Amino acid sequence: MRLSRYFLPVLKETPAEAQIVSHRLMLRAGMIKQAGAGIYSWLPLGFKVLRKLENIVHEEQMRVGHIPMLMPTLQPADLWRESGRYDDYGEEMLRIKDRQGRDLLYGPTNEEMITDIFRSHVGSYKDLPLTLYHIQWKFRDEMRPRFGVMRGREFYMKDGYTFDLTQEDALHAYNRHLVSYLRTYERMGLQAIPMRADSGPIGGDDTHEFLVLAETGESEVFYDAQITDLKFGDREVDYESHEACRAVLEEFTSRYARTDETHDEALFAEVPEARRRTARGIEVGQIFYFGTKYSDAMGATVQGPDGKSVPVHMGSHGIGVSRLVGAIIEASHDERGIIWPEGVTPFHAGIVNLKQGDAEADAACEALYAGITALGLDPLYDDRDERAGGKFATMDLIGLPWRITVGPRGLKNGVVELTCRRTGTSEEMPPEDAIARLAKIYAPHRGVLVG
Ligand code: P5A
Repeated sequence: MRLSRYFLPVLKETPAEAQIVSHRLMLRAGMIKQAGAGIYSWLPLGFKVLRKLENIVHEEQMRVGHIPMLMPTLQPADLWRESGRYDDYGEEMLRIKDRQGRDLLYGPTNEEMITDIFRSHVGSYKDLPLTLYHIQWKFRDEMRPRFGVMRGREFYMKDGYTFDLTQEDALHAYNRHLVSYLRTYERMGLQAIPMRADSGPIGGDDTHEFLVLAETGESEVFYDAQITDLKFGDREVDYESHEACRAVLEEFTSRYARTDETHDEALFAEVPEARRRTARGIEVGQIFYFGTKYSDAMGATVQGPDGKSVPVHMGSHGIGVSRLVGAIIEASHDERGIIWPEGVTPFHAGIVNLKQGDAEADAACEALYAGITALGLDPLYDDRDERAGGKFATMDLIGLPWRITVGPRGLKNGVVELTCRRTGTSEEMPPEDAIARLAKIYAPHRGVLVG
């Protein structure tokens, strides 16, 4: 993309309404524009990051055998009357009437709708286990929408639903989700710690939240510092195996880690004092096992091996895709702007032409642009007729992890400059070496899906 032809409405001023750094930076970098309280338009740069996250979620879901689909945002109220949640959900649910006077709602989650799909089409234990998921906009009429996309009213969520014959199988589905989420967040450049939590209106006994540590997080968290040394890395896990998934779950959940809702001072005191940490965290996902709560209420049964009809065991599993954009920025920025992790960056590298209009500099930039594009990577070429300082400030603000600076002086010696946004270190090298370096840097971050 050439910046002169892109739509990147960066703001010079710091927006006064934004209280936290991710919200400020998303507005300043031209990623979002507020449309109403807790409702945002995703401008091209923000949309690109959202798509990257969505693609990572899809890839990691499909890796473990979960099946993508799409349910609508609007739901008939009657389904929610069946589960009893139409009244229970309260003011957070946005209720709508259509022209026939029928009650609809903008879905805050999809347990009822998926249970209805299941009961309409699945009748035998032989069709289990089954995991269906979608990534769809949700609406919760939050009392205090704030912090930009972090606590929106309209937000983008991956929600997956598991159907199993037995509790044991359902707990395996729970464990498999926990393991696959560890990998998902790491690909986004995040450490998200699974913590024992409270199930709230979704229901059920078993639930973990995934929290990214950040000063501006809305939850208070208590944990054993040893947890932050754990890495999922590129280990191969047999996701079908109950034992393999349980082993990873135990590794990542055996140390003390709880949100304020479930915090237990006495248990926490058993952690050696030097390792006890109290901090704040952003909830970027939550998984639930709720047994037969919805299948009992809505008659979602299958015929078991003995011919008897039994309610299925269910769980649901969510990732806050739009919130993650903010969470990543909270975890990765400096005073000049965003620093995107390579796995989610909207463009892979910026090209800055120090002397636009200089035949040699222009040609070198064009060649770099073509070379990077030929790798299947996505460069952003600042081809505007602007002073270098302004170009650098824009690149730093929007946070591309790598920048190639091209100027007549370097070109005389056959070199350009490759700069790492995170460390600020620069190296001079011939343009073809810079392209080769980018190929190497991004090799571990190539997804299967386009974006
Ligand atoms: C699990 C999937 C559920 O709704 N039902 C289907 C279950 N869980 S949850 O914890 O309530 O939400 C899942 C994730 O969505 C994000 N989230 C939000 N993001 C932005 N703004 C909001 N108002 C908001 N509410 C929830 C969180 O990341 C949460 O973990």
